Amino acid sequence: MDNNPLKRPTLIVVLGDQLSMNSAALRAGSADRDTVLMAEVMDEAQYVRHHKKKLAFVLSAMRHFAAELEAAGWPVRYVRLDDPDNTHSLTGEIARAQSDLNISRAVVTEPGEYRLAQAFAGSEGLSVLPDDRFVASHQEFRDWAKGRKQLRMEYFYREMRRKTRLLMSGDAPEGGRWNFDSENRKPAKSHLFMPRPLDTDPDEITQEVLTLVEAKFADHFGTLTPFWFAVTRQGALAALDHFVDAALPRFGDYQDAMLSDEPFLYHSVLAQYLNAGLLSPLEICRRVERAYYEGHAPLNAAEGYIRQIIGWREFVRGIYWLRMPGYIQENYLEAKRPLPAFYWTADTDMACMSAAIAQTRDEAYAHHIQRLMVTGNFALLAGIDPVEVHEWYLAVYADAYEWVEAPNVIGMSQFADGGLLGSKPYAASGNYINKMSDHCAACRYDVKQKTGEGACPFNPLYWDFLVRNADKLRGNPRLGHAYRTWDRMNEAKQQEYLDSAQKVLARI
Ligand code: FAD
Ligand code: DLZ
Ligand code: SF4
Repeated sequence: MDNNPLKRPTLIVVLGDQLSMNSAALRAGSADRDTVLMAEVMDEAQYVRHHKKKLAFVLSAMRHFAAELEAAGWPVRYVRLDDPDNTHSLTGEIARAQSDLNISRAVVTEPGEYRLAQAFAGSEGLSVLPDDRFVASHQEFRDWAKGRKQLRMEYFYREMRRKTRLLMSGDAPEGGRWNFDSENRKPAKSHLFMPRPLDTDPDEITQEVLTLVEAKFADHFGTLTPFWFAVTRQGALAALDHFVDAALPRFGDYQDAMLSDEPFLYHSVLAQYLNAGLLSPLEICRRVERAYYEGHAPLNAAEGYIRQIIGWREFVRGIYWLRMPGYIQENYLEAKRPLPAFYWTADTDMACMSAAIAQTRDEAYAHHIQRLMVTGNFALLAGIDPVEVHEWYLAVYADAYEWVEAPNVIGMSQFADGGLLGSKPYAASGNYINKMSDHCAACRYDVKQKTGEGACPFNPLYWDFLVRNADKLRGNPRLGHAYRTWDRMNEAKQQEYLDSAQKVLARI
């Protein structure tokens, strides 16, 4: 008997973030023999309370992808959320399809999240194929990490540059340097021309999904309309073209900047398409590289952008699979405070926090520096329980999946892994936000005031954070300067900071 599952009729399972025609499972199957299963299930819609725009994006993109598969000749069993027989779990739907269609074998591309990988590992007759839509395989990352005392993105990134040959000039990096980050820290000016990401009008399929999401998930966080995300590969490619034409040239310069009423600045707003499988990392990077060689974008923009994708994105995925299970429970700094309610309402007098949370509510989007240096920084300084912070980030962004979100939150932002991912906590006082944004000018708090009523809350919290965690952080060479500054302060000043911080913490 032939035991190769793929020579017998097979169920090809495609998950909501595997919307790529060349995924491993689809490549392994054949349209004239196999059936594709796609299922909308409550377990996935509710394992965290996803933002309404994220739900609409995933469900509409799934429906569009199913239609494309059918147009390409694949038989598709598509289970809708309101199907009365829906078991509402992916393993339940795989088993139900196997029984209804009398197909004993099923194949799926490895899921992005550990919890599903575990569920699939226990599923009878289900083969899991490696997800090769990344530059580095799990094994490659493990090999690279093995024996290293510290895992640093920069060194991993250089390997990825060599491997992909992106922006390489022979064996050397283009422009003679691997990294042009030092040129990418300009604050933005509001009079500069600001592009907007490409708007896509909702078609009939999306309209139906919007009605469904409003009906079934009315109490979830977020504003559903206007809904403007692309939901097909073609739409995502148009968004990529638009980004390269309109925003890439200034991406590098203003990568870290923040401006009121400018939620996107020169960012690409492509992560939701990339993470759902509508775009591939290498096609994006090759497009950006081409823009540089054609003289359309400067090197600091192209290198900076490519580093985010073949550097950070691949690196955090490697860390996730290296450290799961257990990574999302890490709490090195023993932070215990509950997440303040204003993370769900934007109802706070802190102008920077209010802006970042309000745009998160409206767009299911905030750019990296808002996530890291505003909402993330505040949670870190205030000592919020990292699990609560992690669940918030996983729910509220259209691009959030645990494999990419958790290392960014647990590791980079909350330092809950004790420095595996970053060499120091991303902790900053109001001064950083003032330098990189225009929020402080319109804030009820005074960024220059260090303590007392009316002082920017980030200021006393910064020192309180360092003092609270001194046993764990004082030895960190990158924090030496900060601790020396604290040590030089007179006791009365120190006490003022600590008292002010307690008042801020009591208020939240
Ligand atoms: P751009 O600024 O245009 O960057 C280009 C691309 O680079 C992004 O689309 C993304 O694919 C990649 N990228 C950039 N930085 C990172 C990074 N640190 N890790 C992984 N990929 C990166 N990214 C997610 O995709 N999903 C998440 O759930 C997520 N959660 C985050 C939580 C926190 C606390 C922080 C600090 C960062 C998080 N990021 C996450 C990384 C980054 O903020 C987003 O990828 C980016 O803001 C998405 O917007 P963009 O497409 O406009 O990105
Ligand atoms: C995010 C998501 C949502 C909201 N809904 C579904 C769904 O109904 N069916 C599905 O197959 N996938 C969905 N997804 C994506 C999965 O949660 C994702 O595949 C896992 O988190 C692994 O990354
Ligand atoms: Fe944020 Fe402080 Fe500036 Fe207000 S003063 S916007 S709280 S950094």
